[in-house]
Amino acid sequence: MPRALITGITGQDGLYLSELLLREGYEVYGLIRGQNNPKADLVAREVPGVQLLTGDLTDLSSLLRALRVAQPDEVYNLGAVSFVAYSWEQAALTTEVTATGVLNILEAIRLHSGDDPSRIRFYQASSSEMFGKVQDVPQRESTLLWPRSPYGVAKVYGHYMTINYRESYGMHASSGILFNHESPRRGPEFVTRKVSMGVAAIKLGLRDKLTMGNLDARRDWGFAGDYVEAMWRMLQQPTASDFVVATGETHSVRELLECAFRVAGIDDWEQHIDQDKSFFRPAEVDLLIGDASRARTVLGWKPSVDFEGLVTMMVEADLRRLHDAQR
Ligand code: F7E
Repeated sequence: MPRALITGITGQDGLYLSELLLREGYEVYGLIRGQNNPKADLVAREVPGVQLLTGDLTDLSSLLRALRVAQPDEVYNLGAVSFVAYSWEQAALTTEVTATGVLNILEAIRLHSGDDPSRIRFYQASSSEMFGKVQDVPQRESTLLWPRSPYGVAKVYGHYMTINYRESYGMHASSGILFNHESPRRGPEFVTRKVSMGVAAIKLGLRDKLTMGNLDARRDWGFAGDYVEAMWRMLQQPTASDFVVATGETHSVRELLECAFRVAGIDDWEQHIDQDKSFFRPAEVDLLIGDASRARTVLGWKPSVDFEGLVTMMVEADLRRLHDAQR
C-alpha cells in the first residue's frame, strides 16, 4: 500500500487530493498545525480515512517526526499562507511559511531519506501568482517570473528551491505551477467563493449587495478536483519536472459576476454590486492565462470542467447550502 503525507490537508486541495489518494489505495497522512485546530473536525468529516499528525512547516523537527511516523512514498506540500491580499499585511509570516517552509520540508526529506534522497517523491504547490506582471501570453513553464505580491515572491523561492534540491541531490521533486483553481470547498475570502456565496444570499433575499474590488483583473479559473489529479500524475512520472496546470481560458472578475448572477437567474446584476478600495491590491496581477500543453502531452492531463461549469457548480452548491440552512 503506497503511503502519502500531505501538508495543507485542511484546504480544498488537501481534501480533494486525499479523496483521490484514498481511492487509489494509499494510506494518507495529513499534517495539521496548531493546538486544537478547529479544522481537524472538517478533515475527519470529509475524508475520514486520513490520519492526522501535528506539525508545522516552520518547525523542522516536527516535519522530521511526521516523516518518521508516516514513512511516506510521496509528500505533497500544499501548506501555505495562501491569500494574496493578506500577504502584504503579514509579509514576514507569509515568507516564513510559504517560502522557508518549502526549504524546511525539502531539508526534512533529505535528512530523513539518508543515502537515497530520491526515494520519497515530492510535490511543491507552485502558483501562477509567480508570473505576476506577465512576460508572455499565455504563460508557460519557461516564462520569466515577475511576482507582484509577497505571496508571489515566496512562491518563487519555493519553486526554485524545489528545482535546486532536484538538481543538487537528485531528489524526485516536481513543481506544479497551478493557475487559480476553485470549488464549493474554496475559502470564502477568495473571489469565486465570495461571489458564489454572495449571489446565493442575494437570490434567497438574505442580502442585497456584494462589495467587490477590481473587476477588470483576469484569471484562468479551473476546478480544484481536476487539478489534484495533475499533482498526482506528476509524482507517477519516472523523472521529476515542472508543469503548468491551467485551462487556457481567461475571464475577468466582471465576467465571473455576470455568469454567477445568470446561473441564479438574476439579470440586473450590476445593481447588486458596490466597489470598495479596501479590496484593491497594492499591486495587481492583471492577466493570467496558462498554456498547459506540457501537462497535456507528458501527463495526459486535461481539465474536465470549464468556466461556466465551474461557476454553475459553485453557485448551485451555495444555493443548496443556504437553502438547507434556512429549513
Ligand atoms: O483574487 C480580484 C483580485 O483572491 C482573484 C490563490 O489561491 O490563486 C489565488 O490567488 C482576483 C484578483 O485569488 C475581489 O484583485 C476583485 O485579481 O480569488 P483571489 P488570487 O489572488 O488570484 C493563485 C493561483 C494562488 O496561488 C493563491 O493562493 O480577483 N478581486 N474583487 C477580488 N478578490 C478577492 N479575494 N475579493 C474581492 O472582493
